[in-house]
Amino acid sequence: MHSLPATITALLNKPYSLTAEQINFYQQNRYIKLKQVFDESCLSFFNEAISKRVMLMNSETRPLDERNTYGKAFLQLFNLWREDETVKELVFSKRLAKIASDLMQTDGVRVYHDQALFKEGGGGITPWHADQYYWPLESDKTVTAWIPLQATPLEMGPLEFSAGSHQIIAGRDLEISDESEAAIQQTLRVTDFKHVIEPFDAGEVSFHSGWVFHRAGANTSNETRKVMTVIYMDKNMVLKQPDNSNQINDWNTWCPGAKVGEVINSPINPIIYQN
Ligand SMILES: O=C(O)CCC(=O)C(=O)O
Repeated sequence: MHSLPATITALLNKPYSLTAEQINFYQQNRYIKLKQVFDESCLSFFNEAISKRVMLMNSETRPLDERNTYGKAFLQLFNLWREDETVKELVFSKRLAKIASDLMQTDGVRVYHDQALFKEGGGGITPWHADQYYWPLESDKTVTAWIPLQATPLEMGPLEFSAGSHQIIAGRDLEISDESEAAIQQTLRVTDFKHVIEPFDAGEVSFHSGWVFHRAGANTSNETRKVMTVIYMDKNMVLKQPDNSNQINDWNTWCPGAKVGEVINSPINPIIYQN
């Protein structure tokens, strides 16, 4: 493995203990925010490494006012782990992967893919959506770790959740767009699901499942909201017949060679944690 400062390697391997209450909370609400997953030195180490890699990979040059709603939401770079040995240490870290597995109550997890989501100063909203619309995955045992690389106050556009909204079917067929923002907001307005809008402390990480509805506000600050995400799936996840062209694209891109009806075991979906 790539060599990192020993204290950082130690933290990446150190289990984060979840209480039964926290696991129950996640199972009911399909999101959870966990404080002190990382310390300041680990966060600033990966902030630097991920920022450098994003600058190298980014090809977006248009000013914000020339982009559509999706384009204004963030710079989006994928599978940094395949490009950067340092970032791979975070993406493959036992600490994060064990939390993902424990929350989903699985025997282990694979990587589906990772994404850096950098919402620039002045960047727009991330419309309401559910991630699993994009994923050709048979079960709902999927979870995204959303890792802000700095403290994220409300003005920077932290991730927001509709707690427990994985129970709602309406809106699951919408891609991220002005339409998904309006339609899902309309549906959620007449439900009792709590809309959770909270800042993130430095080192705090949230985990949300594939069918829970979530969004983010605009970044009204002058600073980029830097976030790294890792998407995990049950180690026994089966590929399903895709429902839409985005799912066909995801199949070809994130699990190439996997077969419908079989466990996804492509070289880029390794098991990174098991009990
Ligand atoms: O970072 C954002 O603004 C949105 C993130 C998101 O939708 C996700 O990680 O699933």
